[in-house]
Amino acid sequence: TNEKIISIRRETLANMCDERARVLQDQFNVSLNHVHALSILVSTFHHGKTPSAIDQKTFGEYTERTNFERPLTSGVAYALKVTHSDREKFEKEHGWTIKKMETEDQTLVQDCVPENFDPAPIQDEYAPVIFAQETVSHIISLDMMSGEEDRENILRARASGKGVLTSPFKLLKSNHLGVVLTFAVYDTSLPPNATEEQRVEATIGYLGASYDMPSLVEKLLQQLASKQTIAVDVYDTTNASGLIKMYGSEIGDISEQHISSLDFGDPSRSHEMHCRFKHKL
Ligand code: WA2
Repeated sequence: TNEKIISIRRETLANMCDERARVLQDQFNVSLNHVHALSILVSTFHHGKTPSAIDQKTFGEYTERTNFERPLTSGVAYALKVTHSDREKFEKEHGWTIKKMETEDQTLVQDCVPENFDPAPIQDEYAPVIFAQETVSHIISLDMMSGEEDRENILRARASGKGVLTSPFKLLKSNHLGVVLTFAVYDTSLPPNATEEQRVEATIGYLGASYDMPSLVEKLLQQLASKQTIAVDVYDTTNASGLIKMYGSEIGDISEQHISSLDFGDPSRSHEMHCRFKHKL
């Protein structure tokens, strides 16, 4: 009967959607764990050794060679916590000035040529990127605290000690929406069960990964069968009054849609996958 066909179709859609959501969530979780491990690597071999065993060349080569460990990420980078009183010394040591992420002209920001960025105005503290994977080398010397989403992430990461996610925003030098995952790096003085203040005090840097959603979800879905059959959208549903589409298209019949939940590991953000058939019955 027609009813039977409709019910089987609905079940097929639900199964396909749940499978895709599970694959995406698992891949995200795998990369989150490796970004976490990378933050410990920086703590051990950059801050834990004198002289440091990591420079930009080493970081660039290591992150490129271990890229397979971080599916869905478009690049990783490391920013240092620099207070204003340490700024002059820091800039002299590195031979460049800390730069502001935003300029008057947004097209210059999108080109992301370092010369287009102005020196960071005076702040209590900065988070200049000192190491970056080749794919995001354009953010070296930029103060990550001068970008709204990156700044929020840095503050939340260091207070919580957990990996935290931004809401979707347009990444530098990319025309796509993405999210950034951040882990704080602490000095060894941090006691177990530390308070928020102790965490902030013991913070020495921030290890971050950027996720270019459209290109990376696309790559993932291509590996699964029946891409021709169903259309998939991924939403940030943190703010119930305004879902943000992180990935998707306009095609398909939304009257019969299945929603699968997604857990990206940051309890203060929620995500969903919405699936539908591309063609009507
Ligand atoms: N990484 C890559 N592209 C970006 C971006 C970012 N942030 N922000 C805007 N476009 C070094 O959390 C610390 C990476 C931020 C980490």
